[in-house]
Amino acid sequence: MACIFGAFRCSLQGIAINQQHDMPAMIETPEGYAPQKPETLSAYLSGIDAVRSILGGAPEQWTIAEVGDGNLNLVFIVKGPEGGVAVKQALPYVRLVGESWPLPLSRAHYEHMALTEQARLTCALVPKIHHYDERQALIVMELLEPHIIMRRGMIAATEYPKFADDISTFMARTLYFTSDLALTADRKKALIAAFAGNSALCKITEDLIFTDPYRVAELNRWTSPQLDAYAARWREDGDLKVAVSRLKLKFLSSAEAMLHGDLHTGSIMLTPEDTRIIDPEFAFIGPMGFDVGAIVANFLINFFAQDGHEKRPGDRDAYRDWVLSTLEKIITQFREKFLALWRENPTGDAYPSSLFQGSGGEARLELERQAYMDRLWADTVGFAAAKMIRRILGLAHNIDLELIEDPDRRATCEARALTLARDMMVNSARYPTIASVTEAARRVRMDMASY
Ligand code: SR1
Ligand code: MG
Repeated sequence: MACIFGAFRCSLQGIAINQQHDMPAMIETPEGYAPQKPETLSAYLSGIDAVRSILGGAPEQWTIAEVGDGNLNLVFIVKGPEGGVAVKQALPYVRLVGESWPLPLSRAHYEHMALTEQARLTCALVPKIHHYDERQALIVMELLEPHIIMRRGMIAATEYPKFADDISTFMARTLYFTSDLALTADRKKALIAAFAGNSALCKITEDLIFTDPYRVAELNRWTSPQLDAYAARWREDGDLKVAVSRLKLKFLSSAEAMLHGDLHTGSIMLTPEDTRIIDPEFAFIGPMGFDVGAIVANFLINFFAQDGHEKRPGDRDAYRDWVLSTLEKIITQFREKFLALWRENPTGDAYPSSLFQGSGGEARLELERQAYMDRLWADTVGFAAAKMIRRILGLAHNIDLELIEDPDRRATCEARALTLARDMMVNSARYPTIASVTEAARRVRMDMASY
């Protein structure tokens, strides 16, 4: 794997530190770097043969629109007479907050590296890359049409029959083949080294998911005054703080596999027939349950949010069933696929095959495989809970909940999600299976009439 850190070395020098999140007060950008605008992008793209031939025609015939609605980057859609491309460019700061929160451009490097690795492992489940420019922190990729962001599809109660199969394949293959179960120790250590520099993006997760929702933090927000008492309780809850700190320690120290790092339903574009996982700029080598937990959290949030979107009570009953039954399929299929990969590809230095040959060896190893998956599931439950809580009490929220206009209705959906999440985090042994989680979600929804 190529490592091209040269352009970013300057960003490590001469930085001051911002007190609130220990973040650098400024990021130096490589010479020549410039954030694109629709007016500048066609000249830039016309210099790239591969892109010119996809778009067709002359640059004057291309239409360019900036469409980024994410928290961090610029995103452009470019269309020509023959085709289109999507262009993603990192800004030297967090777009959601502004220049007061600097963020290294090197995240484009890690995104490109992760996309390349994910493409190798899952083929058609990620967008194709047409061009990568390290200095401009810019990736030109396949325009996914008529795909939409999954979160928007789920808010509109759209069913995706292929999704459970696709996302379980994506998670099983990317996590298994980058773990010590598949890699030799030297290759695994090289992978850890290749992603070790993505620390600024990890730090966002460490602060926004594992720390801020449990303390007074300037950027926290919630539906107020409805959830004021919840936010106050979260800051006083010792059991919850211990539980989230154990999860944070695991996130900081468990280098199990290459994670997508931000695998929520806003990082998935799809149609009922085709699924693509996008945006792996938070990729690093971390605990597998963090990725699986992101999917669990976002499905549960959407389940609770449906009450805020239905026109008449009961309108979304069938969709709620689809959300929870699909979540059950995802987790069941993920476990089956991961285990099958392990049985068929025992190529890593962990659990060497030579130790398990001979009488009873395979049976003993199979027992251990099941125990491994149970531990991974226990991590998943905790990480899912942390990801639900951060979307309700922290900085970055989900439109599943944010688009519910009536704050009382929204707060009721959010309070139910918080109640389940707290129990999942503090009493995770009560949730040994995905069925125990979906059953509890249904129970909390029925039992809690209001916030
Ligand atoms: C300041 S960035 C906030 C969030 O946006 C990304 O999608 C990640 O989830 C991050 O935590
Ligand atoms: Mg993103």
